[in-house]
Amino acid sequence: MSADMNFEMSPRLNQVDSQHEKYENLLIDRLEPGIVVLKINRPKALNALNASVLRELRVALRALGDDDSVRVLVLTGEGEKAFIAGADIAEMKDLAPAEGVAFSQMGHEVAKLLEMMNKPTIAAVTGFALGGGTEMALACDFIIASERAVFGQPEVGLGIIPGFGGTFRLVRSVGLPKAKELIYSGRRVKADEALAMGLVNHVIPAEGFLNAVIENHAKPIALQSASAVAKAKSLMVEFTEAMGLNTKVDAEAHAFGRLMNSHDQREGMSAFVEKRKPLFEGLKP
Ligand code: CO8
Repeated sequence: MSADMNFEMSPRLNQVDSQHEKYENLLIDRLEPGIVVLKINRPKALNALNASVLRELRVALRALGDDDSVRVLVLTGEGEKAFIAGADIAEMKDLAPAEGVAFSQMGHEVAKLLEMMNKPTIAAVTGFALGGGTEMALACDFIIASERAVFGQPEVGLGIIPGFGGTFRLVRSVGLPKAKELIYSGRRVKADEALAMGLVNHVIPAEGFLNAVIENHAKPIALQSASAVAKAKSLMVEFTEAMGLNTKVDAEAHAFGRLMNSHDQREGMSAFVEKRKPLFEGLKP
């Protein structure tokens, strides 16, 4: 096991985080109003996820989740060729079973941070999103693809299975028969087919792709009440098919009630009545 495969949180990375977001494998751009673009920055390896990238993602996502100035997170990859071409095959090649478990758990932790974050997350996918790449995109709230995006779960062709959530998040996204077909065959899916099967919300031109995602998809969300968006997200993330209707009705009614008489509710409704744009405050705990 190489030094890089030490899966425990490294104190050095905590330190890196406090040094104003100086990550080795991530780029973080902060844009108004409260939009953060988080880029995986390993373009020479098509942004493949090794332990070092996953460790930094874990630190960065925790910090961004705790940061009330962040209203929307856009996850993407550096370069036009890949969003994320999967987990790093060279690094996984010689893992022992226990190390495989630890590596998978580390990816799951990152995916859960994206899924459970108290603010919306958008995967902006251009180029390859294969294996762990499709899985990280699926952990975001929704996916916007460029016309050059390619998705797929090629793991069975490597003698493994999806290990960062594909067996349940892909099922949830495209339904069981489609997910089975894609996972059993490893077949790659281009943007148009991904749109048709409901894997992505929109397919947009590759030219000006990231700016269009920011302007047309992130910004409209960032201008809403962040606390209302966060509340709606937490309900949708926590509700499962197995939960009874009454449980969901009750949870929604109470969440709704907790927003009444909040700053943003008073401001949003007053602004409507006064025919002006609302001025919402940031996310409150
Ligand atoms: N891992 C490591 N390196 C990679 C990966 C990867 N997943 N993908 C690309 N690279 C590297 C290549 O090795 C190459 O490096 P170098 O220049 O040093 O030779 C560089 O990126 C460029 O790649 P190519 O030369 O292959 O570029 P092409 O345009 O010819 O092909 C492809 C692009 C089709 C994307 C091709 O690179 C490819 O097939 N990559 C692998 C895709 C894949 O199989 N992904 C799934 C990996 S398994 C996975 O994600 C499981 C997730 C859960 C794991 C949990 C386990 C415990």
